[in-house]
Amino acid sequence: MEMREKLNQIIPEWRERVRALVKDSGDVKVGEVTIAQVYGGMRSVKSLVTDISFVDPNEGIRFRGYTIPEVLKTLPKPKGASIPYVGGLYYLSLIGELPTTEQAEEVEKEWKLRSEVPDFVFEVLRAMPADAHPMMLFSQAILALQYGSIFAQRYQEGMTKEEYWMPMLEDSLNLTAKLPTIAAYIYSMKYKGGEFVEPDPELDWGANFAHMMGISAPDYKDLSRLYFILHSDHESGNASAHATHLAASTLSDIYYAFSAGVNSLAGPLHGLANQECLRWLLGVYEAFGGVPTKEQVRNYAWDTLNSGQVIPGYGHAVLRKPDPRYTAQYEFAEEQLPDDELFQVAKIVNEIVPQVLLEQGKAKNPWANVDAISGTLQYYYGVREFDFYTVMFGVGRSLGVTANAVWARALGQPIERPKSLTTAMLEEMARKDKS
Ligand code: CMX
Repeated sequence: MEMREKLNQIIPEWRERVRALVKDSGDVKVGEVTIAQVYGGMRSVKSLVTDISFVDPNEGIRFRGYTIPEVLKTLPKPKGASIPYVGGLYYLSLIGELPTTEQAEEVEKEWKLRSEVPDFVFEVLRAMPADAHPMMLFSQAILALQYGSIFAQRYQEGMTKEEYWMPMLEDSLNLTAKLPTIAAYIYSMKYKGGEFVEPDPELDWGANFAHMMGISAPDYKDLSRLYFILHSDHESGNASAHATHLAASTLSDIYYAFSAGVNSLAGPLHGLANQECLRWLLGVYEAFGGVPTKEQVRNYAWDTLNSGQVIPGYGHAVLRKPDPRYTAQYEFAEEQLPDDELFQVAKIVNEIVPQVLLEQGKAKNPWANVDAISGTLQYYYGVREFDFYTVMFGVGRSLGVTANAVWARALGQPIERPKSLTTAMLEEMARKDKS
């Protein structure tokens, strides 16, 4: 596999680059930590490193230095498609270079070869209660796949640290290859009476998911690729990426680690916000019997805030401008479903909610995030069971966190172990600072 050979070439250079940086400049300060940050969820504390993506507060995400419009324009696309191969994004994430069409297609081929899901995984899913949340099912399935971990096996056999990244890459390819099938199976089992559409070997990873979801609209294949690319990575401090990294830092394999990441994605302040956002938009639509006026949206938003709840899909811990992942989906909607009523609601909400949040004066960022519109698009194409949406987020997120996990192994990143203090210690520091 060319990707493995490329990694084999570049990893020694990166190891040397990092070794020299830490040896020569290890005592250079990258920031300081305040008491407010210690109590405030470590917001903005610079304590992680990744070269796969970076989020600028005003510009948003760049994948390996490329903005979302650049990624969508430049990555190779399947014939007749308007959105690139997801395999190309995975190549870019892992290797750091834009792939040729052949290189993107090689990743797609690798995924196909590894896509068969063992029966016991489906049995685990079928054994769960019918009303189990799809994120619990998704996490269970990922955990069950741990049974086949090559990293865990090779570790038991005794490999050198230099080799760690290789079985991590194998496991990562095996895991990511299977996730579209697992997600579509959960969907069919929960909502379609178990009528599972078999994968089509002719289709690429993203399009095959669309096919297995049983949705025939050709645009849904493009939307699936777009959705997975946009949700793949958002640097390393977000909860799902960080949870995956923390778990993997103990030399847990990628199945244990990504299951931890998925569990944190299931929280309403993170990935689950996409289902909450669609619920909120439908609430607006139903409350006013159709597309509401701006004034009605304003009142509805204030009612939500006054009842002590957040408005899902708005705000962000790092971003201070509208999320380019939102913009890319908005542009897709403008093109494919300009007259859809729910899209009209989402547009008015996007005009009014930032104003309301600014008036309230609490949120540091009043603008739309990735979750503000993703559900509207899914709803349009017929995926109306919105508690499924975070599973799709998880399928996309697997790409970024597994690529990061391979690199964390390659660079020998150690077990994470930040230091905690007591409140009395912090009070003492505050007292000394004031005196
Ligand atoms: N609606 C209402 N209040 C909001 C808000 C929103 N959309 N966004 C922020 N606030 C509030 C916070 O709850 C906080 O209030 P308190 O001081 O009472 O605790 C205050 O504004 C300051 O928060 P912040 O520093 O601007 O934001 P945080 O970094 O603490 O949190 C986030 C970021 C995303 C959790 C928050 O904006 C939020 O809850 N948004 C709604 C949920 C959502 O869309 N999450 C998805 C984010 C993207 C993702 O991870 O998928």
